[in-house]
Amino acid sequence: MALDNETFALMKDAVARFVQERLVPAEDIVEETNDVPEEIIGEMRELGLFGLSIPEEYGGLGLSMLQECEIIHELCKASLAFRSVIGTTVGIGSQGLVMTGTDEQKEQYLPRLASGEIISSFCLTEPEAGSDAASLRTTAVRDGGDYVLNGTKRFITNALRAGMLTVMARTNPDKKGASGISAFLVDPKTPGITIAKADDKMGQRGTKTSDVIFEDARIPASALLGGEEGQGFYTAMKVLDRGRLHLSSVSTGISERILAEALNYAAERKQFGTAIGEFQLVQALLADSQAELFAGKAMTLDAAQKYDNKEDISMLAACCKMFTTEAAGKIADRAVQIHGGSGYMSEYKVERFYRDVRLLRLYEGTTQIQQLVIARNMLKTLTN
Ligand code: COS
Repeated sequence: MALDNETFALMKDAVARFVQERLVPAEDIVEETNDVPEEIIGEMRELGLFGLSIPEEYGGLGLSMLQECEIIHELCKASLAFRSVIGTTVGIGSQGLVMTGTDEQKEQYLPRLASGEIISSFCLTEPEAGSDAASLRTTAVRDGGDYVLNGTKRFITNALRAGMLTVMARTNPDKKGASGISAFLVDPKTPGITIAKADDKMGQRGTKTSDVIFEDARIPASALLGGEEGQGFYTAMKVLDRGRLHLSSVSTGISERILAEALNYAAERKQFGTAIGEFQLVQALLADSQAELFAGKAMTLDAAQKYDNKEDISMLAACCKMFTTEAAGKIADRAVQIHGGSGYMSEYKVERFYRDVRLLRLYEGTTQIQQLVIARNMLKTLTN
């Protein structure tokens, strides 16, 4: 399901206005306080932003992937901390439940996630299992009507804000790889779960990541996602395929904002008696960024459309994630260059955005993991 075109256009306009009137003016407060003001989170709830990807029958907006990408692109024309508040609920934190949850599990969580009453987090990464996600060590041992969880999850976005964790843990220690992993829907208030203090990061102030530690945390067997053991890794991979399209739109949105900052500066800043935008070497920096932005937007929307048409987009999502996040890095770098010495000063926002976008090439699969996924899929076509 998707919103009809007219309602969707209104929604997109409302988000664009919200970004300009509320989010951009609040960027400095987020930077100073390292948090997103509660008032703004309340307004995000009212706009329905937490429910973008949750089906209408559970109180969400039920956007298509194409529509979600367009909204996320708009939203990411402001500091990435704002998108991060809704990001895990819209994306990786909830989509395992949407894709494979039982009716009871959906009833239990989706309406509260859609309204923003609770936020969800996705707990896959561990201290010893990053890119090699299938080697994760957190265990979930069946004990009567419960599972008992032990292990540590790392860099978990929004764990400190979460009311529901999607946790990947090993239920079958005899199976070392993917097939021994199951997914669980976990209440973070469960005794035996500790959410550590927020990590200090290079950028993206206002976003919250932390360790989540499980020490004999007892959860009911009904928390097993989809009611089936051994499906957790496959679900996580499907969630990440989709998440990589979402992140591509994060990258194009912030790239568009950064390029606008660079363009405005190039038009205003005068050297040698003229605006620096008149110089061909500065024009080359602007033009390369514009072309990469255009390509990134086009490929992301094309892949999102294919996702909506139920085509296999694993390889395309990896292409989009790799291209758009690498482009965001280059666009931010050129923006700093166009700003000259001022680009290194925190008074100008390109310095902040330059640090913020560095993360895009790392999370939800590094560029090198995207390359691996792309090449493996290419090779698979030869053997099929
Ligand atoms: N959709 C569904 N199933 C998938 C899949 C996908 N996109 N990708 C892989 N699988 C399946 C495979 O078919 C395979 O199935 P079998 O067990 O039946 O053979 C299984 O999962 C394991 O796949 P594979 O052998 O390719 O796993 P690897 O351990 O070699 O690595 C990568 C897979 C590297 C692609 C995976 O670990 C990965 O994406 N790593 C990055 C993790 C990441 O993004 N972390 C960020 C944390 S979240 S912010």
